[in-house]
Amino acid sequence: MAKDEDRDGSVTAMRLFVGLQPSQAVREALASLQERLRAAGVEGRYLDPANLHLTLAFIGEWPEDVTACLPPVGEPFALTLSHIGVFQRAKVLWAGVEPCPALDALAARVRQNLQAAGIPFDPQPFNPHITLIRKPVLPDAALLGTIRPQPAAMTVGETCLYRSERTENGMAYTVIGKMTTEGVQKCGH
Ligand code: 2AM
Repeated sequence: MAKDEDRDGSVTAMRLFVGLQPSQAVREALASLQERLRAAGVEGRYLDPANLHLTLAFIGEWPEDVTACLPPVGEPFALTLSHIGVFQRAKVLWAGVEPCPALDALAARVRQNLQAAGIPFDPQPFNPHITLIRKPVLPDAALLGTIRPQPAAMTVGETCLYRSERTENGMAYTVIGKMTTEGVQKCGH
């Protein structure tokens, strides 16, 4: 496994999570949803559309690339955007997807694989969402029932390992590896 090495050869931890990358159509639907929320007066830290993702398991600090531990998706399945919501405690406004047993099963397989490999992850139950705005301030809570994403859909065919990094423009999430039907695909670190 590739380790993240400093110039002196010492190994540093990366902040990792496993997730799904939106298709271009879904990313555009999410960006236009963000614009509608902005126009409706919702304030907060809007995620850059390039950073939008759906988390399957959050690993946190870990010294190794764990792409090889990820399960292949198997039979590809569809995900469709359906609604928005807010997690009050985590202070995020998110887009949700239509109920999808194949997605729940994939998240469970990811977590089983991580556990079997001794890789720790946040054990909070899987609650599929795509965060759009951090620390949202809504002019009116009823807005949540009136604004909906376009029902854009995507086919899920691969699981992604993301690296999360703090930059001067906030957090940046980069895919560093994918488990595809053909096996591990390395992406730019
Ligand atoms: P969030 O969008 O709901 O905050 C990178 O931080 C990704 O991992 C985000 O999608 C974040 O979800 C998710 N995540 C899940 N558990 C996390 C945790 N304990 N700490 C940080 N991020 C977590």
